[in-house]
Amino acid sequence: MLGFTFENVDITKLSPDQFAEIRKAVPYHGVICIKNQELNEDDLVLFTKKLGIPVLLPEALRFNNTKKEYPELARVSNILPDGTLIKSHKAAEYWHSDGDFWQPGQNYIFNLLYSQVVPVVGGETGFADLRMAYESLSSELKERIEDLEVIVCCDEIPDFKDTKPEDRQPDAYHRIKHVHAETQMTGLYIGHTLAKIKDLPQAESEEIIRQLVKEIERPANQYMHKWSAGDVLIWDNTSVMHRSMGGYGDSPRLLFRTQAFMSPLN
Ligand SMILES: O=C(O)CCC(=O)C(=O)O
Ligand SMILES: [Fe+2]
Repeated sequence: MLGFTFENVDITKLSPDQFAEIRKAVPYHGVICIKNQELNEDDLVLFTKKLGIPVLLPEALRFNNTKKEYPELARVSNILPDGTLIKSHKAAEYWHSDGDFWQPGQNYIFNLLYSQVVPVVGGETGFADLRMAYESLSSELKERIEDLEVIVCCDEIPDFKDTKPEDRQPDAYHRIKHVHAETQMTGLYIGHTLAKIKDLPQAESEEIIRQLVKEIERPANQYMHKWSAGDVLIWDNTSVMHRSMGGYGDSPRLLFRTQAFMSPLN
C-alpha cells in the first residue's frame, strides 16, 4: 500500500486522465514516485498549481531559494545557489508532517520534491505510513488516544528558528486519531515527534507520544526512498510522516520542493 511508482510519463504533458490517476493515487499510497522528469522552476510551479493552492512559506522556510519570482519553491540542499557547499549540513532528520502548524483541514497538504543532484552516499528520504502505524497499535492504546489531540506550536518546530514573529501561526490542535476526508482511512496524526498532547501532564504526554513513535518507526510501516536524479515524489502529509535519513556527509544533494493546500476529492 505504501508507495507507488509511475514510469513513462512526462508531468508537463499529462492527459486529464493521467493527471487524475496520479492525483488520486497520492492519499491512498501515501507517497508516489514519478521517474525521469526534466523540469524547470515554471514546470514545478505549474504542476503544483494543478494539484491545489501553492503554499507560500515565509522566506526563512524557503531555505536558500533566493529567486523572488518563485516564492512557491524551497531549496532542500547542501549547495547554495552560488555553488558553495554547506559543510556538515543537517536538516529535517526527525519524523514530521510538513504543514502540521496549519489548522485542522488546512493541514491537508501534498509535498512535491524533485531531485536534481543525488549524493554518492546516503541522502534517502524516509516515509512512515500513519494508517499502518494506527492499525498496529494495541486495542488499549487505540482506546487511550481516541479523543486526544496534539498541540503543534511553531516555536517548537526547528525550521521556524529563523522566522519572524509575524510568520508564526497560532497553535494548532489536531486529533491524533485522524480519519482522512478523502480516503476515509484512519491513521495517526502527531505532527512531529516533540508535539505535546493537550490536557495531559508532561510525563504522560511524552509516554504516549513515545509509544506512538515506536509504531511509526517500525520498519514494516516504512519506505526509504533512494533518490535518482529526475525523480518527483509527491506525498500526502496526513497519510504519511517523513524525514531525511541524512548520512550524505559533504556529498552534494539538491532537491526542489513545493507544497499545495489540497481539497478532498468527492
Ligand atoms: O531532505 C529530505 O529528505 C526531506 C526534507 C523534508 O523534510 C521536506 O522536504 O519536507
Ligand atoms: Fe519535511
